[in-house]
Amino acid sequence: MRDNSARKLDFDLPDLQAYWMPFTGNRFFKKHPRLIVRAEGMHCWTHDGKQLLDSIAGLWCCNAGHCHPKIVEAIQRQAETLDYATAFQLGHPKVFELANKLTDIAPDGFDYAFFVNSGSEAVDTALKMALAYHRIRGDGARTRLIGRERGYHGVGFGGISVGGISPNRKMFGAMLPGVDHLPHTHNLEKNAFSRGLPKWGAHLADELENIVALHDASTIAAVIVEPVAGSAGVILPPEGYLQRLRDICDEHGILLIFDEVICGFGRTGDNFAATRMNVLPDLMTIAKGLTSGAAPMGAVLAKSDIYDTFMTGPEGAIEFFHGYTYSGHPLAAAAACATLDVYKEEGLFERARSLEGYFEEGLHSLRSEPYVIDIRNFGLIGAVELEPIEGQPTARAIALFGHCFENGVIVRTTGDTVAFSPPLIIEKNQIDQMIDAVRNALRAI
Ligand code: PXG
Repeated sequence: MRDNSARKLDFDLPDLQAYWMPFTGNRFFKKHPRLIVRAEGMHCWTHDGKQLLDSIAGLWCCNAGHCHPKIVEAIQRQAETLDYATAFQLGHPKVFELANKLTDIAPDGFDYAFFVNSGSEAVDTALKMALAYHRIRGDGARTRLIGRERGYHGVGFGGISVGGISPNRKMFGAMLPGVDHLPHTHNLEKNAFSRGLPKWGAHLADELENIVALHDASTIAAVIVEPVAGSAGVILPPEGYLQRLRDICDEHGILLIFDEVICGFGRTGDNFAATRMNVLPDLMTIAKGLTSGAAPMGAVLAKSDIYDTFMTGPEGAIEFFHGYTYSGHPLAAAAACATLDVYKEEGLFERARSLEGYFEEGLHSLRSEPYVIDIRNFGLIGAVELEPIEGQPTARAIALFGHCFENGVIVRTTGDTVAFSPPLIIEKNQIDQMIDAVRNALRAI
């Protein structure tokens, strides 16, 4: 790898006005711009030449590290060979190759992959698959979808309907009808400073029985949950909780969807959270780590019986009226194929598993620092929750973010929780650097 740490980056800021930035305070940002102009491995560089350790893998996605040469080369090669081929009624070889590679590492029985361009599209696709599946089977009264409080499933109307984060919902009208929500499982009184999965709270899954009793199972199509909730501040499933959801869904003929957009591809120290936790859903949504963030792509992984249910009409007829212009885009498919090769060749999922103990120790060494009210970890996912400043929620975490940034480490904050999801290539001394930056910030802010 090149050592560019001392390289001078000559970069003139463009005019910032025309770009309407997503999930950003636009006016503040444009007064205080922070642009990332280059990245490599564990690091990014800003427009003014600052080197930053990336402790969140972009945004839970660059699991193989930034600008991995094999992934870069695969995209370059694909770009000069085939830029685009329509995804409808025609195909191209890379996307078939990718579907095979992906179903090879998916849990047993997940033999089909449907490609999309993001996590949000994966969620909407999975919800539509669930509704259509029941309808094709003659069970079309199953139209309800059950999500969970504090769940994040992207920003499509399906995703915000089943999602449970109020600011993402409240401006946007009535959303999908017939949706209900399970309670979230975050409980500091019972579970603060758990290491790995918390012990208390499996019974919270039983609330699904009450929801079934209220609406009747015959009206419910699917339950969707993140095995580990990310956006709402890293909420881990209590031991036994996911299995209980699985059992209740089975008992009532309800499909279970795991949204693995942040959990997949080694993040939990295994291929997927489903395999790590030994609970299999019926559909899985994936994105982010699928291409290590190098190209936009998501997918729904489906069990054979779901695919087979669709394959029943006249041959030649379209079986699922759904898809995107860029479903399985050649550049993204090439990036994903190379990414899956890199994960395998470099043993990155095993590496994540072998580092989780060190990562856990580092995080929990922050326990006695100021304002820390909880520390959570699983695989290479970590969170430190801070006591909010009275009357100013999020302000303390934002101050910590700023301090870490000035000291060369990017962390992610949601509410007053600081989240970590480093690339799986992280070294132990970089874990130390990340923890030291947070420790120093907590003492300084
Ligand atoms: N499902 C889950 C579980 C996610 O975490 C999405 C769907 C949507 O993916 P797209 O590709 O449409 O953005 C996500 C996205 C955070 C954070 O800070 C996480 C996400 C997005 C923004 C911020 O944890 N995850």
